[in-house]
Amino acid sequence: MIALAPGLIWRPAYFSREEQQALLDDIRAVLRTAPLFTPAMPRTGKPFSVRMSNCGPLGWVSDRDGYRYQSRHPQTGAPWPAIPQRLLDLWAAVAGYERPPQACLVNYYHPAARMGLHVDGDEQELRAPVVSVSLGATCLFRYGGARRADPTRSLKLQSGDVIVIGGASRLVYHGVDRLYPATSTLVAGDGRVNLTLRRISSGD
Ligand code: MD3
Ligand code: FE
Repeated sequence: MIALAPGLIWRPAYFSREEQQALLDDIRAVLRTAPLFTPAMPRTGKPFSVRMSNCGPLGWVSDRDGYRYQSRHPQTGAPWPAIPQRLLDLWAAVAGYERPPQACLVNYYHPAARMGLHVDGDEQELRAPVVSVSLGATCLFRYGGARRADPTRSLKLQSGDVIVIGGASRLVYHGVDRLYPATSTLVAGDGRVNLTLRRISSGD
């Protein structure tokens, strides 16, 4: 495990290939109930290149009306499926937070998809970390400081890597600049799946 900054812990190759496959199977089951949707930027309605879904009591969505957590899928209206046990176990092992996650955001990247620099600040309980799992194609990940203009560092995240983002790093800017083709056979078509476990509120 490598401390990239205070509160920002990288655990390369946390999951074996077999565990990665099992996680991906869990997520495929989630997506049968809660299909990927295309989020849009608030106000402009510009579509994201990343498609998303969620599991857990709450899910993160974005559309013209803004960013928010809600209990139902924006298209089907159904409650999100439960967070798979394997991911609850991961949180218990690495989060250092007494209560379970309330949301797991599923990000699907096609080979040309990107995620611009942003801060994850929609959660009320900022004492809880965000726990991220990368599956599939290697990506170039970038993180900086508390201000958008702060200098940034880049890091290649590989399939099976886990990052815990907490403490002094919980509100730093970060994004995904690009994917690298032919770096993993886990996700068909050189795609990438990122899972982020989140706690939204301190209470129920
Ligand atoms: C590092 N996801 O879903 S990993 C997101 O790879 C998101 O799909 C990226 O940013 C992805 O919001 C990055 C998760 C992550 C989340 C917050 C961070 C990494 C972070 C905050 C600071 C540094
Ligand atoms: Fe983020």
